[in-house]
Amino acid sequence: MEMTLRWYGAAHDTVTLQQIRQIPGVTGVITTLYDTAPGEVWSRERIRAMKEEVESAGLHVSGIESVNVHESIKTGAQERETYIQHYCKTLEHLGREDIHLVCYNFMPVFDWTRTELARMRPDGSTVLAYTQEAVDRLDPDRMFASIADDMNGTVMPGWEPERMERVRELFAMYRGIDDEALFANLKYFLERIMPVCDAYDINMAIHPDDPAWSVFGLPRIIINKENILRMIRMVDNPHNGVTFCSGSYGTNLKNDLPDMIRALKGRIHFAHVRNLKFNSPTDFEEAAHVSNDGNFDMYEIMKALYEIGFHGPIRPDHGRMIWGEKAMPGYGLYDRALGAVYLNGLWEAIEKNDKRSAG
Ligand code: DNO
Repeated sequence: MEMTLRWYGAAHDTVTLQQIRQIPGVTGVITTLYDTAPGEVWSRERIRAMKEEVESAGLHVSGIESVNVHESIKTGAQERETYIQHYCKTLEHLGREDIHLVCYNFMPVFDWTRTELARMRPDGSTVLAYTQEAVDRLDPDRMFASIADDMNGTVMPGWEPERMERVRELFAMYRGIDDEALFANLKYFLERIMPVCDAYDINMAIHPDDPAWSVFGLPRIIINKENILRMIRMVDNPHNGVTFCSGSYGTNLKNDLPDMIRALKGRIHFAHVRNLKFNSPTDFEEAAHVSNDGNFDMYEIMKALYEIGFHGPIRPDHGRMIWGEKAMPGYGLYDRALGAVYLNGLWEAIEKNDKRSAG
């Protein structure tokens, strides 16, 4: 296991590489070329420049989150051939630059969805939160406007203004696409990219849909154990793997997180670990990482990852906004640093216990 932090690049992140370097136990970053559009080919020069910047700060690039999938691939439109070729080129360039992990998602229109970006908790911290009732009341194309004010001047992944301007058009593209069609389009995509992943040893790690159910009537498939196992088996290649995100699968309280981790042994290439606090099954907020602040048993989650021999990068996920920090909601420095150190502490204890009991 390697502890990492997500970093959006110097031009987009309020957190610096120098700060990340000072978080004890963090050795790598998960990053991206944040200003590229889905479908664009990433050049080797830009990838190399990104790597050099990270390495000159004493860290390394542990993986990419995300290389976004063009909407035509998700909808199975004719132009998908061109965009799949572009995707393959980007994978090849990453591989040639010695980057071997790519996180992506297959969520229609919206990436992850929250209804509040700054819900106040009793200790004065603010957190991202979700209420189904609020979504049910909201017109999808007003969704962006309703939360844009809370972004602290940042651009949030999945909530780029260019994407939001096209919401109506994007919704129209999904007319007639149900879960089965989305599965078929995902299979098609994976089958096409696997030869490149094999050639350059790229681990693809699909991010779950967040929340793990359909929003605004759009199909969503990466939501539970049954579907994720189906996804893995339908293209049975070790490079076809997953990002295990506790905070996303965990939005559905029926998902037994440690059990899912065990079922995915060998196919978890990347992990996002965070806690959620539920006020009702359809109202949750992103608590601090520690178990007693939310509903998940973080020890059991880390133990399951340890037991399956997980050796990929892990990162703390969305943090609370604390100590007066102004940053991209969920992606400030302080609370994610606390999360990284806590998760490392759990891991150390689990590992030592295991080694001692083994003899
Ligand atoms: C939100 C993230 C997601 C994730 C993408 C992966 O903070 O967890 O935006 O990066 O879905 O493609």
